[in-house]
Amino acid sequence: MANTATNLTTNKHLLAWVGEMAELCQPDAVVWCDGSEDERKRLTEFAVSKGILIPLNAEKHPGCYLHRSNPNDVARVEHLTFICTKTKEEAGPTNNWMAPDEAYGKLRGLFKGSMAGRTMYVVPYVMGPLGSQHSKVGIELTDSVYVALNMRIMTRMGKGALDMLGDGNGFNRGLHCTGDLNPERRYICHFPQDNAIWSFGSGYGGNALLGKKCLALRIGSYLGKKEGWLAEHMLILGVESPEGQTTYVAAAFPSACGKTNFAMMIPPKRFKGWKVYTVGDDIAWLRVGDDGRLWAVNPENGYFGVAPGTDWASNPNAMKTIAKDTLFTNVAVTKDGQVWWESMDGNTHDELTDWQGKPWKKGSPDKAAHPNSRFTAPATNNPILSRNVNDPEGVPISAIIFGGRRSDTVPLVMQAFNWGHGVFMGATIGSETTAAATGKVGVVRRDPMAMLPFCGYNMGDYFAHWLEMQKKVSNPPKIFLVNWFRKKDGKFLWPGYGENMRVLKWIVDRAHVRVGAQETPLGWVPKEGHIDLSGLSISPEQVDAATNIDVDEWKKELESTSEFFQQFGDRLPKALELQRQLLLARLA
Ligand code: GTP
Ligand code: SPV
Ligand code: MN
Repeated sequence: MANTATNLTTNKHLLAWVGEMAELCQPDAVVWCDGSEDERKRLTEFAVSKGILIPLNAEKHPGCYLHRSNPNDVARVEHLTFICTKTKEEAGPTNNWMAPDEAYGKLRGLFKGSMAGRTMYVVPYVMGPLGSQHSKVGIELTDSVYVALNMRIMTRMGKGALDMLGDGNGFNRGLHCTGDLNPERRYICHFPQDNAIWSFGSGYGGNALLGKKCLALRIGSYLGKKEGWLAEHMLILGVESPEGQTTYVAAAFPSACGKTNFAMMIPPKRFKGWKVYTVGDDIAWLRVGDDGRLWAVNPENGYFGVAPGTDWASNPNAMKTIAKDTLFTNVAVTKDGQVWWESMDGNTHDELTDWQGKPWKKGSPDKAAHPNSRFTAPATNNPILSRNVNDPEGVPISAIIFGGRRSDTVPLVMQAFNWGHGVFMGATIGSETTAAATGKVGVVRRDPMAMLPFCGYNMGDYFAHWLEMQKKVSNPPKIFLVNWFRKKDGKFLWPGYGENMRVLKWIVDRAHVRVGAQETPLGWVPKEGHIDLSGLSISPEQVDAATNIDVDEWKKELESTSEFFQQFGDRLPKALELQRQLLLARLA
């Protein structure tokens, strides 16, 4: 079997493990990725020759390619995602659980000989800045050249990772095989106690790019609990005032609920002199600094962003970010090889090729791009990339924002009274399901801290961990709840996108204790006139509706929270149930 390892590493743990996995999967060749430009070209050419990548219009999209997934493999599969801890209790009631022996046994059967006739790519990568003591090294073994090329964009991939690992044994062991894409043989298994991930039968995003949700969140959250930090589904942004003061904010919204857009926002004209910088758009690792503040690092190196809804009006910075060297997955293409999705330039094309490669005509009831079609773009393409993205200690966080996609109940913005109340807010956010995961779309479910699909251990313990962090964070960020998605008569009440700056400005002012607030039973809200609405063409009634707190709706909300809490039994921290009772009492 051809093997290109020798010139890259002499790490005996790594070589032994790769050898063992190659023995199991029986690939024709083992190719070690070094992350070089040369390698990118070679892998891309190979992918193009096999039809795995389709070149796009080289003039309009230099260095960009399209990939079409198998139509049954276009989103995360939460029902096929498992946390394989020794006991079911450790995985908790919100995760699927399989005993490690059973999972290894079942998957070993699937992996056995699964790479015959194929190449096994050894993808060394780092989550977090190279050389940072907080970063984690992972090795993903995959038979997918698409995965290897995506990991090259999304992580610090290649020789740098092997250098950082040195002779160490503390790397995440990730094994991925595309298999025959039969959903009956699809398993995304996490072994937090072994720092290992085995993923079989999917080539899609969060199922297959193991550094992202699998390592940086599921395994990451488990390590965070053990080591005293937090791995969160949060964007990180810096907002600079006209006076030059930069405030860093982290925000958790569930999948396809606005993180990338918020992280890349352009403040409206009214906010002259205000600037937003992106640190991250999906994942934050939060640690307590020596100064007692919470410091955030983005472990990723690129964006795996939702395409539909991304356009020159909603997110010009994302459009600039995807202008070159970007991989597109499951978008539509125009006759002349340009990418297209719903929301882009009106609907001016009479004919397109849809995400499945089929002809599409204007007026067709089917979407041309898949609702969960995505772009994979390097962070360095982002015109507003923060200059602190590679800082090994990260950036200090002044505000944490929780949000969801809610047509009703939840007002535009609210501030928690204190850390414990803020943790309650985060732990109880509800959100309508989206196309980011398979299953029904638009159903409200509790999605604590936007981590329901990503917490690698018992969520009751996770809540306790959040509450315990208070003891260590002597200078904690303020905590907020937002909702950009409230509707009336089926239409969004709040214009969203860049206009969210108006809410962010209030949050920043509150974080610096520069502005007052109005107390309600549920939290603090902006006083009349404190959210700057000038230059915004929405009626006062619309603003009222977007910010309204309806007592009856909130009673229902707090009751449904009780149901959600019950499943955790005595692993639910008493402080959370107390918060609920307190709020109910205040409402009465
Ligand atoms: P993941 O990558 O799945 O974690 O998603 P995300 O949280 O980064 O969401 P993203 O920013 O990609 O937005 C998802 C969808 O919501 C897109 O179709 C956006 O156009 C839409 N969206 C984002 N922000 C807003 C907003 O402020 N208002 C409204 N109405 N829609 C928004
Ligand atoms: C999400 O679903 O939250 C994503 C996309 O960011 S995936 O990488 O598929 O998890
Ligand atoms: Mn996400």
